[in-house]
Amino acid sequence: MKNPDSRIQIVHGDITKLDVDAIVNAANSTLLGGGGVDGAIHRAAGTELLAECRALGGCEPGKAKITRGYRLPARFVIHTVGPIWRGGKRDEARILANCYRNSLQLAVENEVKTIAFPAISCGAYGYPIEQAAQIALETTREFLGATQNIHRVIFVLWGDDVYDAYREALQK
Ligand code: AR6
Repeated sequence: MKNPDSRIQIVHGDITKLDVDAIVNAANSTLLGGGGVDGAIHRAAGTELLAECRALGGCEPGKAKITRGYRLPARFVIHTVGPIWRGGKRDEARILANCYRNSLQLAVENEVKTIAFPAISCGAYGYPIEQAAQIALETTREFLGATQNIHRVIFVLWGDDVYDAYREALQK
């Protein structure tokens, strides 16, 4: 079995440009769009994405739902809802780990081989970046250790602070 770390990659940039089977959206529980990476994905995919999202009936924090990618290079968008940081005692870590686990599970069910994640909850939702990076890496490594069905996971980081935190977490 190929080592999980050889299937994980970290890049700086805009997730909407990635030519992968699926990109993950850091959405809110309405799934009706918003700012940050969510806004960028909806703008790049076009209005058909919002129409499909309307039919999904929202999504609970930690869960994930899949749509087509429309005008994006990616074939699918996996929408997940991260926790809002409230100091760390409201189950934030478990919910964030569930976002990664449930998105990867949905990817496997849809035969997605290559998937890109943004730094879920690290923007408007205020999750401490080093902790979020550690959870993202740990959960992904654990998942990849148990399946060969996902060939590549790319973390696409927008800011330098987030990029550096992920790089450090990967080296651990
Ligand atoms: N590509 C990759 N990463 C990006 C991009 C992009 N194009 N744009 C921003 N980021 P956020 P959250 C980074 O706030 O914290 C929305 O309004 C950004 O710099 O998008 O989970 C939703 O509708 C940050 O590092 O998501 C929700 O209401 C990371 O993506 C709420 O924000 C996540 O920041 C979700 O908040």
